[in-house]
Amino acid sequence: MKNFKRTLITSALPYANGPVHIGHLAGVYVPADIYARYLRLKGEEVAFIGGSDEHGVPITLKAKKEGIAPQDVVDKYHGMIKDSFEKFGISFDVYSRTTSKIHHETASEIFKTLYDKGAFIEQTSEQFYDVEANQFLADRYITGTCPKCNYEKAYGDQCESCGSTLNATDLIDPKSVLSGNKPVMKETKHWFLPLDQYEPWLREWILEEHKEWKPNVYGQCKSWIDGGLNPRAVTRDLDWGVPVPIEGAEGKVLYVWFDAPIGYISNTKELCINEPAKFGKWEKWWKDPETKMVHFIGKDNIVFHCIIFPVILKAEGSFILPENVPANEFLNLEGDKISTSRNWAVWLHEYLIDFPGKEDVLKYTLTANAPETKDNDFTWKDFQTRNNSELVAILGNFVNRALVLTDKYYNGEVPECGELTEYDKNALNEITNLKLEVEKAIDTFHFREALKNAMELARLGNKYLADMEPWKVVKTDPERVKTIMNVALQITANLTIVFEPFLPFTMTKLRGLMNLDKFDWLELGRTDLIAADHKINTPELLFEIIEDEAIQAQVDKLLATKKANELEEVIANPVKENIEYEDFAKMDIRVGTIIAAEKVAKTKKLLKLTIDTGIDQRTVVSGIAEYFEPQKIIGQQVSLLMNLAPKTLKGIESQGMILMAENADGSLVFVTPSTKIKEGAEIR
Ligand code: B3M
Ligand code: ZN
Repeated sequence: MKNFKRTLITSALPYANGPVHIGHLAGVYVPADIYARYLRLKGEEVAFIGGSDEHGVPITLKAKKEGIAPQDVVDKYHGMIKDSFEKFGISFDVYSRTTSKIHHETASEIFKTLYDKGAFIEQTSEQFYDVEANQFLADRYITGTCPKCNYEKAYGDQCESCGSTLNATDLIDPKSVLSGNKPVMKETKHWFLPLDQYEPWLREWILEEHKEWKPNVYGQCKSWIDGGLNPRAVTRDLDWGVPVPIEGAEGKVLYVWFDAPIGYISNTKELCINEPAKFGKWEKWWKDPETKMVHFIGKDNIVFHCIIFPVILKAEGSFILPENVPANEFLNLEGDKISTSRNWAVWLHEYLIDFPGKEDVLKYTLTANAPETKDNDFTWKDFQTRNNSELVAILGNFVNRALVLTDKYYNGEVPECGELTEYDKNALNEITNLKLEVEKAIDTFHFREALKNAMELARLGNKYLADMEPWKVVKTDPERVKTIMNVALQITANLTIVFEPFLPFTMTKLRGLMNLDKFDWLELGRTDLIAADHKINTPELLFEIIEDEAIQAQVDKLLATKKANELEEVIANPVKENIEYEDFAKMDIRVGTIIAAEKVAKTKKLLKLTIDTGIDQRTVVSGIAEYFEPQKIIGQQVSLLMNLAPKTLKGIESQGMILMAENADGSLVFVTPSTKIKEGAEIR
């Protein structure tokens, strides 16, 4: 592998159209932060770039929805996002925004350079237009059926269901988001990046030269390239964004995916202007082949970072290309896809209020369960277990025992290390082995693996104390206990290094308790980190147990969201499509009375009912057992769909279906005539 002088770490710029949630942290910002902290701790030159993506249709749509200007939307959410990241300790060197002056200038310049070089194709083509709204419909202004997976709510630029990147004109049955109307086609001029011309180069650069990229990333790139690349429009008919800087392009702006990645460059410029002594000139980060650029992103951004942006950089000609793009898969929440619009998320700003001081706990959980190779699920139960059984019971427990015993036996003064036994030596040697494992894992972007190995060191400490039993030995051989405690404290001091990239707040606290300064990564493995006679401070717990009530409160919050969403869906889908009377008349619905009822064995939901229909007594299997006790519904009158084709459920033939009304929470109510009526009466 090539040796680089410095590392430029970029992390996807979140759209400033809403707050950030655990999916953002897990997919992008936590791994990027671990990587940045680790490299800095090794003394390497690092710039960690972040910022908000403030252009594009996601912003204008949100503005419309909230009835405010796009600028107000981005001001609000940029502030919120930045604040959440700061509080979670995401250690950006710069966190800026794409509405900044320097960004508009930078994006304009790059577009202009490409334009002057003849890198674009200028083309007049027919695009979707909403006559009523008097507007072209780019990207998310249009929805329709995905041509690849048939998902009905795909956007004009991307299908969120299968992840395909689309052109608006690919959609089947397109609809305007503004008016709901079917759009018309209208001619407009745009500039296209001829991705197809770069295919041979991309093939070589990615498929040959970057075989080491994660399989999910490499695979997506390969299928893109193999699928054939098409020219892609890099301008839009929109009034929000970076204006297209050429004549004859009035009223047009750069496509958000053209300008957003350039935001990495703009934000680096801003950083270098603000801190020239530390970061030098921006060109050093973007134009020197000795700089290693790594993009941290989620899987839906792969094509933009591996194909489109590199083509822009390549066409410009003076920039470096990413060395790696360790994209993550998605994090789900309690089994369902995280969704901003459905409020199905754990919002960082809410977590900060609900779990103050536990930022590291969430980051730990998200790393331990990171969606590195496949989509993963966040559950509150797992969060609790990770905290209680790992952070408290392993790391916290070991550290606490080491500090408390030192306090108790030696009044907080680190005891002298006597002669080491083989066992002691083995334990101490293991630190270096684990160091190598952690390094190997982080260097190859396997952060879960790295964290697991860091945790091994805490496990080792626990085992060491449990095997050495200083609390017993102290009665028979107090000299030996000094050595044991010295070894335990050396392990503890090493923990402050190995966990620093993962649990920075906690390690700051631990160093405070141990009265230690921050060590370099290179010192990890040393067995004399803490000197005899060094005085430690009064011990305190690093982590606390998270009780069931706190977890239940979060689960309840999600349940409430689920119910609210269901109700909304009912309201949003008021009526089914029209039918003819003949369709309705086909149904034979009559009043019947339940004369017997029993649970169907081995099922939760089913009751076997016997119903007097006036004509016969028939068996109906009904999914109402969660809401009704069999003995309490005898004599209940019901509406029965008599001529539904019989169906066998759990071995019982059901002859018809009783009609039920459903509450928003899913509970059921019988549909019954308001006064008792003779069985067999028809309902029509
Ligand atoms: N804002 C999409 C997203 O938030 C987009 C990323 C830009 S990275 C240059 O997923
Ligand atoms: Zn699709």
